[in-house]
Amino acid sequence: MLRQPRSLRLVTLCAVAVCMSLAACEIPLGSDDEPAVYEPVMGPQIPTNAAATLPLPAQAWMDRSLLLATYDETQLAEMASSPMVILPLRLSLSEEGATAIRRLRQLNPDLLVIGMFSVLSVDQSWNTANQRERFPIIGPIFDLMQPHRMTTTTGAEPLMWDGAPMVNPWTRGGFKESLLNRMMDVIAAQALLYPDILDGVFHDYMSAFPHLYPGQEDEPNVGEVDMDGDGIGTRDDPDENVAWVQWQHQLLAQWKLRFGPGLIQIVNGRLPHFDADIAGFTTGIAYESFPTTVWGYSDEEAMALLQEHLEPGWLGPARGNTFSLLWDRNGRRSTFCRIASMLLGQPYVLTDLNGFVGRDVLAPPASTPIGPMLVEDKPTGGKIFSREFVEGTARIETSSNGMTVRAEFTEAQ
Ligand SMILES: [Ca+2]
Repeated sequence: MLRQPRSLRLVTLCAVAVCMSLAACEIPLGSDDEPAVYEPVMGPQIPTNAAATLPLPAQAWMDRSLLLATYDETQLAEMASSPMVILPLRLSLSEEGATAIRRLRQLNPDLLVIGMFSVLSVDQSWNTANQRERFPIIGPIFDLMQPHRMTTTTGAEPLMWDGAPMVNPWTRGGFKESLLNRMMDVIAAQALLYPDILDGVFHDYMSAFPHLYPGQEDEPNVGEVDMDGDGIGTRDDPDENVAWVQWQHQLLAQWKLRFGPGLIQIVNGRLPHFDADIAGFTTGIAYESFPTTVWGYSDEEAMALLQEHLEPGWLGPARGNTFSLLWDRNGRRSTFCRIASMLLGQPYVLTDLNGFVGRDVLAPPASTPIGPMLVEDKPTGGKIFSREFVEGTARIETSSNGMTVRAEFTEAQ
């Protein structure tokens, strides 16, 4: 199993100890110091005993549009036929979103609702009268974060992605804990108004270093991210990297503290792949563009990585389960993801569902596993991943180059 260097783990642990001792303090808005007495807003405590077993294959429904309130009864019924829906957090914690989610819950009482929210960035599209009016968390969070935008060694504004500048978490001797606390106060206070809505949060995304939005990387004179403004880029400025990771670690800790142990936290990005402390707070990893991902894995490597991450002691399960996402964002590997969901017991997302597109009609009917996934080496190279179900057998076969030659569910005779 991949483990982060012990030195970094100790730094993170020390940071958590410091954070916990500081958690009892607070400071005025706009300052990076903590005030003398800080009482965090606690969100609704999320049940720990809700449905934990996914029907397999399990399609998770990701809809990043803000159109939920416009869907008709047929569309809502299709969404509710999935065990999990992932929606923008700002929409989920709004009147229009909560009303539609309550209807989804009537249709499927076991539905898991996950709110997606961006990490260490401030999306400029939030700053409109329409967004502020429809989504109550957006105005306060935008106003909190906007003054803390990052700069680069050349004075440019680095982007997490298009239209969303990075937020600078660095402050002398640590990270901006009071800023994080105030952001979490906004979220938790709004969630208290809708205590029946959220089961979890999708953090998009987490990383060991700030990565420039790909469209910005090739711009002339963009420079390197520089949190403390000393002209030295983050990658050569170690305490900046520590602050970057500390923010993300504490973000996970704060969500869990405020919402309770039943909270599902899904993390997109590579940080929980190798950072044991981050992984311990992570209920599931989102593997974007599964199985190749942005790191160019073969199908076999992706299956091995997921197996490794699902071993006991790595991720921190909630409700007795993990919920890693096989996210076929490019829409080319739907069959592989569907069968891998059956093998690994984790949900899959087909394409980037930016708006209603309908459920996966090619999925086999819900099936009952008899045992775990088995892995067999083929004499000619490659592997066979298989899992028996009452209704048949799920199977992925790779060749010696690690790529799939067969992915199928065969019904029992
Ligand atoms: Ca620097």
